[in-house]
Amino acid sequence: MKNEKTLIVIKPDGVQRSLVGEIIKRFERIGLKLTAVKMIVPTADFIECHYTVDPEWKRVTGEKTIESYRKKGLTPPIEDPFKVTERVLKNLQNFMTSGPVIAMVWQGLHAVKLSRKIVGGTEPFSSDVGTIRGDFVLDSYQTSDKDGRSIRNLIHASGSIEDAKKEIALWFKPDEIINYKLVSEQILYDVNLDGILE
Ligand code: IDP
Ligand code: MG
Repeated sequence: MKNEKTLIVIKPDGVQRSLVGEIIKRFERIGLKLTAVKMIVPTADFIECHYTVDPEWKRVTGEKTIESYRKKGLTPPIEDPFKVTERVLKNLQNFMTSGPVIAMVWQGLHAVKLSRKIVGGTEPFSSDVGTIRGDFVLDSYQTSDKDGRSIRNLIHASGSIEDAKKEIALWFKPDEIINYKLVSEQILYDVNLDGILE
């Protein structure tokens, strides 16, 4: 399980806000290991491939958006989750192709779920304090919807181990992912700690 991997992408707003170091620090300090990193400007087609590696993403994202309107006592502008996602995807393509992004593979125990925890909920306005989205950005669905754009939430993190595998294969060639040991892994994972005391 300590070999679990997740894909993290610092979105164009994270790069523009000079938060690359801050964001990397959050993953490093929890004990995850960086095994691949690159900067690219994605194309719109690539972004569609990325978000649709999970065949359920279109339905789930549409339903989540509709639900967030209802929670606020608002009527969703469209009732069909797939139509809602079509709009979300178009806006995401505009956003994600607007500038460079940093793609990374982080590895370690519970890498996928831990990363989602430190990234926080999709909407920065309602995501928890202490998370990357909660601490470093202020966007809300209300504002992004009013302006007809994607919510700016700094970062992408794979939603499941399955998605992570597919996303990593999309963003990285196998030889771009480095297998190596970190000395800190001994204190994180080893059962036998003999050898620390001299
Ligand atoms: P996640 O990034 O927290 O996993 P997803 O539901 O997978 O969230 O959506 C992918 C991305 O699409 C979000 O991070 C966000 O940038 C954008 N997005 C999703 N739903 C909405 C929406 O209702 N309005 C604006 N942007 C959205
Ligand atoms: Mg997602």
